[in-house]
Amino acid sequence: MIKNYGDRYHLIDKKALEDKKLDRDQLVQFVKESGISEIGKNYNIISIIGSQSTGKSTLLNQLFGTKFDVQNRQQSVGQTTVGVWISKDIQNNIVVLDVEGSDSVERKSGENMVENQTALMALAMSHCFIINVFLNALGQHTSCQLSIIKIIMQQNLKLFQQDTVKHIIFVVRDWDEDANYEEASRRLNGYLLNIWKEIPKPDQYRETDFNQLFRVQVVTLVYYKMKKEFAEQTNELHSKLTNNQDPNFIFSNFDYEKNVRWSDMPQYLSNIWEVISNNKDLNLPNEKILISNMRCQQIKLEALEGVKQLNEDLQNRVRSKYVDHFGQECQTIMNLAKKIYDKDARDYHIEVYKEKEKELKDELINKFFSFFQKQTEQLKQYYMEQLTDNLEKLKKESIYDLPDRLNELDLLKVEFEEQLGKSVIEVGLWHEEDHIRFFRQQFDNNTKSFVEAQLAAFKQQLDNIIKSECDKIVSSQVLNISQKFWLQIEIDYYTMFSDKYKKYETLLIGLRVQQKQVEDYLNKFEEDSFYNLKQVIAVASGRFKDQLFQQFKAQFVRAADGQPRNWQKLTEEEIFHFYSESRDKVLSLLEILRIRKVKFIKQQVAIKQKAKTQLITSGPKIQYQISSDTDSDDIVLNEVFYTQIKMQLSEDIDVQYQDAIQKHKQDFLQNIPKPFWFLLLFFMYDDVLRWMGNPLFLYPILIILCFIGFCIAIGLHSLPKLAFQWVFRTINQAVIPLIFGGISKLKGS
Ligand SMILES: Nc1nc2c(ncn2[C@@H]2O[C@H](COP(=O)(O)OP(=O)(O)OP(=O)(O)O)[C@@H](O)[C@H]2O)c(=O)[nH]1
Ligand SMILES: [Mg+2]
Repeated sequence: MIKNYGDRYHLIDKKALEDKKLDRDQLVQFVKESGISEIGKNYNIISIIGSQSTGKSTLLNQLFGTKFDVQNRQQSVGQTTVGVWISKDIQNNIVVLDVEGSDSVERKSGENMVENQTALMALAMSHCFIINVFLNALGQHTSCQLSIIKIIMQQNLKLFQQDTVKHIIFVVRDWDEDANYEEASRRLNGYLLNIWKEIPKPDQYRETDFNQLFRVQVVTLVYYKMKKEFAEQTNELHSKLTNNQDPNFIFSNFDYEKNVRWSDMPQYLSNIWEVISNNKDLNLPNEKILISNMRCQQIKLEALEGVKQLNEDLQNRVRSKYVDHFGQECQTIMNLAKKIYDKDARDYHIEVYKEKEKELKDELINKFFSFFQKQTEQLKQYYMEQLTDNLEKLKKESIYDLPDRLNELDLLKVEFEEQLGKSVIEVGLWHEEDHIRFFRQQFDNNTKSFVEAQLAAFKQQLDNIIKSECDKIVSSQVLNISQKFWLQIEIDYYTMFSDKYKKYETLLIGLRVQQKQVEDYLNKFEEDSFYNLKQVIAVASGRFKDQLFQQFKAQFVRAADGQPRNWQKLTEEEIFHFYSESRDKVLSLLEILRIRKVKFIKQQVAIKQKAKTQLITSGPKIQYQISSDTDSDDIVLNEVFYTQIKMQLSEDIDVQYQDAIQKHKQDFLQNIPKPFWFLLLFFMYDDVLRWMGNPLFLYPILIILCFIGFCIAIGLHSLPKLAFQWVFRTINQAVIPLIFGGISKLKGS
């Protein structure tokens, strides 16, 4: 069934009555095709009711140029308009409803409901209600169909809030000039007032004056065939209804803001009709809110759809890397969505508009929040990577440059904060401060672990340096053991260590190690260094004996001018004197070395606040003391070791002394003058040649010469020399004393 004729539309037809709902799609199409979709809220609706076949459609067509069907007496009789038809004034924003005539003969009994429903629908929709009556029917209560007015007025009060004044215009048709207008007007107003009095009213309208809710006018029209007059009078009425310049314009104070947007009318009417036809209670303002809700919801979705692409784009970008000015981009998308929403939703019910606008904002913010989480993740990752890369590079740099480099790296934290600040659309909304705190913590922890690792490596190097320095200090003392042995070690160690200590402390503070930890580090450093010193001393103590022996030899064997002593020229007493002098000296040195414990006393470290932020110590006052306490594990030279060294040393010294005495007594051969040896050779040479002729001499000599030649050939030059030395020593020490001993004995006897 075609319901849409382009210029008019069958709003409530048989199907709408049966189904109790409107065909909304058809209505939407009509609204589009009839060109009334663009009128927004600036419109009025006028409807007409009255008895069947009383020229209602004829009047509407005459007034508004509409094309409602009218009865053609030649062709048909009876009901023409069924249900409700809708059309529009051809020039003005007036929507016209043509309503089925009441007291329809076609409607069977019991179908009065249909009349009431259609009339109620017309009243619910209309701002102006034309009641069409014939002059000659004015006296008959039923025939002028005021009973239906009673029903719909009653329903109207009950169901609809009276938020606008409704205009009721009685149009008295076939007016006769002789008729009394005042009388007719009084009578019609009287009817309405009676109805108003009779109908049961809800509490809030009990005391309300009828005129506060309704404006009643009575307009007369001549018989329609008196065309000229009829046209004049209908024109006058038309002007009253449509021309806002007309002094009698009925909608001059009309609040158009309360209207439903015309484009939403299909939904609005469907809702109203559903309620009316189902006989449900109908609340007009709620319906308006309902329709605002629906439309604003739809517009909100359109707005979300409008920015969908931008959202996706932002989401994709933030997935691969953090986005610069993320917050600003979110704000731009938000503004665009708001603009789209505002454009269409602005005219709807203000509270609904605001509520949906807030929903739109919240939905977008929720979406942005999920992006923001990714953005934060990306920012954290990026800046952490920057930190790791930089720390990796720092590994190659000197540790003393670290404090400055770490200060530079702090800029990364600031940058992260700035970037995160630029990633929000409202300060504090997404708790960015928590992310900043967390990031700072992570950043500081990473830096701290790095610093600790660097410090551990550095400490090892430092320990090695300390060890080698201690080695130098101790060795220099061991090479020349003196009375100042321990004192000098103390002084040298203190000087060396203080310097390292200060540097280490400055470094620790520069590396932002906490004060408590700095103390721990320094204490450990002190302990380790001292341990190293003790170790070095312990190792060096192995050289004490040899060194002391060397020192003894240096004094005993050599004279003050450094020349070796000539034992032959010295008396035994003199030799003993030198011996005991050197021996006592060396043993007294050994007594000094007997010190068993090296301990240190550290004085309280004074702390001064020097710079604005940095705490710098005024320098440690450490005192090292080497004492002879025995109640300690830190023993350098224990009792057993000391005794052992002393014994060995004494033994070696005594051997040296014996040696000297022997040399003093036995170096007789060396005292024979060299010319004497030549003289002897001169007189003996012929005997030697003779002995050479004897194989008993020649062959041993040849064997010895061959042995020497062989040793030289295989590179063992020193072997023959050693062999000769041994032979001569044996002869010197055993044979010659035997001979000369015997001679002297003989002399003595
Ligand atoms: N006497 C009289 N007849 C009229 C007047 N206007 C129209 N008619 C006639 O009344 C008949 C019904 O006209 P419609 O305009 O169809 O009347 P209606 O009230 O719309 O009829 P339904 O739609 O069937 O309720 C037609 O034959 C018209 O010629 C009028 O002013 N006076
Ligand atoms: Mg009609």
